[in-house]
Amino acid sequence: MSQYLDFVDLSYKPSSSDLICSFRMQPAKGVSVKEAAGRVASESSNGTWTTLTTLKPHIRAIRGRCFSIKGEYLKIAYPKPLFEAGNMPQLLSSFAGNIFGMKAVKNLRLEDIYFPRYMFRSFLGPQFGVRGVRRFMKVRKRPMTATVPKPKVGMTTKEHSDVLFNSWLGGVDFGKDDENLTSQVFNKFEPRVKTCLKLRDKAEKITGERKSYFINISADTRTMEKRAKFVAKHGGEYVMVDVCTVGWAGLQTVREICSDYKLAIHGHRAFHAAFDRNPLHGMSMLALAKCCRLVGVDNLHIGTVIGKLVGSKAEVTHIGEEVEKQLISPSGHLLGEKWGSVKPVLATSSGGLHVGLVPQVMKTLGNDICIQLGGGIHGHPSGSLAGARALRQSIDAAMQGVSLKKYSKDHVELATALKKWGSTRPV
Ligand code: CAP
Ligand code: MG
Repeated sequence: MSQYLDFVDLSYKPSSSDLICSFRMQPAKGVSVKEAAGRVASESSNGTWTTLTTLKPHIRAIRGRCFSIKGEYLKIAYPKPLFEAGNMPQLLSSFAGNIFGMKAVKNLRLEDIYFPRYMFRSFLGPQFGVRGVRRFMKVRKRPMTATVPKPKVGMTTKEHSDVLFNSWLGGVDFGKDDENLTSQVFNKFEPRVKTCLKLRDKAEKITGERKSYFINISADTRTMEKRAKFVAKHGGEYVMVDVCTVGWAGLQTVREICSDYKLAIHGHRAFHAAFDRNPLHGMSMLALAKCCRLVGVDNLHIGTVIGKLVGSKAEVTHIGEEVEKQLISPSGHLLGEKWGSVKPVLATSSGGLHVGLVPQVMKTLGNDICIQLGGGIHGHPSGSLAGARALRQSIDAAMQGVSLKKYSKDHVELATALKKWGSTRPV
């Protein structure tokens, strides 16, 4: 009998302290599903390609066990001793490590992760969560709004801050650096922070509304610590990190730093589609989003369904539920979660959006979201301030249940935007 089958036990009932992963798996030619399932459970826990003379009962006792095989979907339970609590890199290296490269599988995708309760004590989770962000932004019910000054990189600090200032004056709540804007020669980090936060204060005085700014601190961890400190020193409330490119160690370090400086974290997910786009192989955005909530981002990009980037309605809405609700019931290969006291994350919908699409995004994702428009504001024929006004008008219309067409009759900025974009979906 292949030693891999020791990692398959279809009668096993996971204990409450087991971490569980759900995989979609297609075995390689000539490898049975059971054998391949055993190899996944083995390689992601404490087995290897051959029997071992060093194996002892207490080591075998903590092996991963595939306890469910339904069609292409496996569920594997991992006992607590396999993991170092509080160490996301180690967790991912276990159940999202070597297994994707095994010759025994043709395709393998990590679809979902169920974190046992004890894990919540070893990670910080979101510091503010949706309620905390709404509280400090003084926005009670409507979706919050953000904009990325576009062109995404190349503008000088003055050009960037002017675009942001006009967007704040027009009604946008948050400014946001683009994923690839950090501290380039034309727009260095420190001057951008100082200039933009001064203009933010001015925009707050003029509009009477709270404004904030997701400043991208993505870099090596030491630089991120310095940059977070600098943002806090100049009165910022948020930092932004590209969670996939700074990595799990980077995100955990930023989360710890943000506790010291009471800074919220906006999680951008650039690079995610390198491994979550293929429905047969890689790691789902759902699994990524749950890891981000556990580590503790306050906001996270989850997609739009109708914008310029991929993400089906079922996938995006489910991710929205998983990051915003406390109790998610299992269904089929999805494992659900009992988040307990882990705060909800503000789902950010962004990517090819314009005002003609906003009511549909709200219908799909609800109002407890942040709607981000970059080109959808700075492509407005009358400029960024008008573009921002049009965004707020489209949200007001949706909140009042009035069609955009009707509402635009006495809201010129909305009318102008609809004339340019209508309700077309970008490709
Ligand atoms: C949107 C954006 C965001 C994407 C990220 C961009 O700009 O700034 O990075 O939304 O995608 O660079 O494309 P636009 P996602 O509003 O001009 O499209 O939110 O899916 O992670
Ligand atoms: Mg961007």
